[in-house]
Amino acid sequence: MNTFLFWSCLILALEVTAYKNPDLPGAKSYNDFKVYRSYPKNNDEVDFIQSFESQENYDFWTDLKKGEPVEIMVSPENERIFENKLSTRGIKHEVIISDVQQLINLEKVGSRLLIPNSGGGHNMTWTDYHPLENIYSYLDYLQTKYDFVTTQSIGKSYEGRDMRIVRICRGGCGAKPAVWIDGGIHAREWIAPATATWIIKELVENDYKHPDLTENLDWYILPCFNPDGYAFSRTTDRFWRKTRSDNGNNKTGCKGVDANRNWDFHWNDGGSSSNMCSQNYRGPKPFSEVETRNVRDFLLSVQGKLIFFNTLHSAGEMILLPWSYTKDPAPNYSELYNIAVMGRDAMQTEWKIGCVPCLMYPASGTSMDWAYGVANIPYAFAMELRRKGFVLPPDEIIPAATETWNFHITVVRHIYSKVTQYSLIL
Ligand code: 0X9
Ligand code: ZN
Repeated sequence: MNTFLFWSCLILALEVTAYKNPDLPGAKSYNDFKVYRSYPKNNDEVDFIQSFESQENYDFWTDLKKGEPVEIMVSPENERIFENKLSTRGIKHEVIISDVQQLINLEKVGSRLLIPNSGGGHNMTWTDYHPLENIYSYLDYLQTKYDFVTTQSIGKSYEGRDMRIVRICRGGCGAKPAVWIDGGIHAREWIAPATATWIIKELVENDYKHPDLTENLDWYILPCFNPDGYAFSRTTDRFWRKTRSDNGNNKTGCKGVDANRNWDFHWNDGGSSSNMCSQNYRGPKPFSEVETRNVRDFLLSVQGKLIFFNTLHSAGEMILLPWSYTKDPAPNYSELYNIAVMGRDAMQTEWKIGCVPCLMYPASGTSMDWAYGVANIPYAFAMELRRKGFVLPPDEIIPAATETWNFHITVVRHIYSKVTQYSLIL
């Protein structure tokens, strides 16, 4: 066997052993699930469509508003009844995705456990959606290679997975103004952890392109806020959103809490549900979830230093500002708005900017509201990343992550100059 053939066979063998197909036999199939787009013209039509939301197997992918298209995933069993009901009422609708499973299959191509790179490099890519193990191996690699990078587990998830953040701090953490970014609070929004790791890569591996960002600031980034949900979404149900806590092993069997309705600031003040089976279940009490408690405790431990907070979601192409629970303008709203416009210009997009109920729907108990209202982080944002729906083809990871990173370079630089100018942070 010649040398080339030998190495090719060895690499192939390693790839095969390292390969772990995320399509486990027990995974929920979305074969023939369709996504409809419907166009409610008036409040009656909105109310009628709303009545599907509480029923099983109707998953609203976008918010419901008069005069705006709404996208709803419907199971094959419900397809006929859904179409009939809408047609009888004369509500306009069309199929925009005819088989959701086909989209999912495309998305998973190539997602496998990475093998360590014998040359001392890393194998992280942004052309696949990676399992948590790969994300954490990448953090390990960065920590070993770069003296200004450390990782920290801020606690364990409900199922016992570490919630690992990366800390990017030149000269040690704690002396400078700090930035917080998290991704993946909602499990099915896979582009958020992928974008968070891209931001980490840019900050660390491409530090030389923008050294001021690490000279001036400490960065704390949590790429995967909800590791149990993320694993479950990869192996079992692609559209899982919540945590995986057991809700007291209740009769319904419904698990999980919406970690973005569980924070203790205007908790249960509209736009969340008391129904354990709802995607927006707020939990039995504020901070019932260990994941939200862990993030809360970390944020409080660096509270006075944080000048910027951003939580990455998908999808819808929006830069969201406080508040989530009310349309009443948050203090300093116009400054937040202007800064978001600067960030959007840097992204070269036309994303919408505004408070959550102004653009979407009210949502109370969110992390952004808590960060702004309780932790007093002066510049708090949430982003709904590119396109609609949660399934973004892997060849759009890099464009999505790049535009989001461009937002951060501009916005964080601006905020830094602002706070140092007025000595908001001592
Ligand atoms: O419902 C949500 O939590 C967010 N939309 S999503 O489709 N990603 O689930 C909207 C709320 C925005 N996020 C914060 N206010 N933090
Ligand atoms: Zn979300």
